[in-house]
Amino acid sequence: MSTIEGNFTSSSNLRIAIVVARFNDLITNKILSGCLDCLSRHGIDVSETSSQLDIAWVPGSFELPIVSQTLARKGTYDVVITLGAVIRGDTPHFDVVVSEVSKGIASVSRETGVPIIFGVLTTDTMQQALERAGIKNNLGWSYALQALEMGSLMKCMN
Ligand code: INI
Repeated sequence: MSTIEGNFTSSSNLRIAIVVARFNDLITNKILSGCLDCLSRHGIDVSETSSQLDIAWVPGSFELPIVSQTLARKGTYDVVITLGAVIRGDTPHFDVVVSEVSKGIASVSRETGVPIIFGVLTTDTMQQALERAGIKNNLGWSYALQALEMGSLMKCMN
């Protein structure tokens, strides 16, 4: 019997792309910071000169799937992390944006075979988003851990 699972100890050879939405950047900058902190503590070079990490910015969460797809198709990344914040109070088309971004990211992941981490906060209020972006907890940290696990898992199966 084989046990197939990811780990958090072989991160130094992972290539990672992060795609971040500027919409609600008060929140997305905070989850990006949490994400980078976790990656750095697991041995990823997060410096400006890193050859392991690239960061792309998009206008809003709706644009996360297409840019993730383009990056994943390059074949140079083991995992792509998407970061966004969709807040119900801000928009009548909350449900459309959330539905498109979640379906889009799932479909890009399956189509390219590259794991795409769904790091999009979907909340009813700005207060709830702030709580998940650092006031209580920073979910950027969790998204980074999920990326390390999935990146190493997919690598060990290839
Ligand atoms: N984009 C977000 O990332 N979060 C939101 O809450 C949001 N709202 O409220 O509308 C949002 N809209 C922009 C959207 O993602 C696209 O960038 C825009 O529609 C252009 O395609």
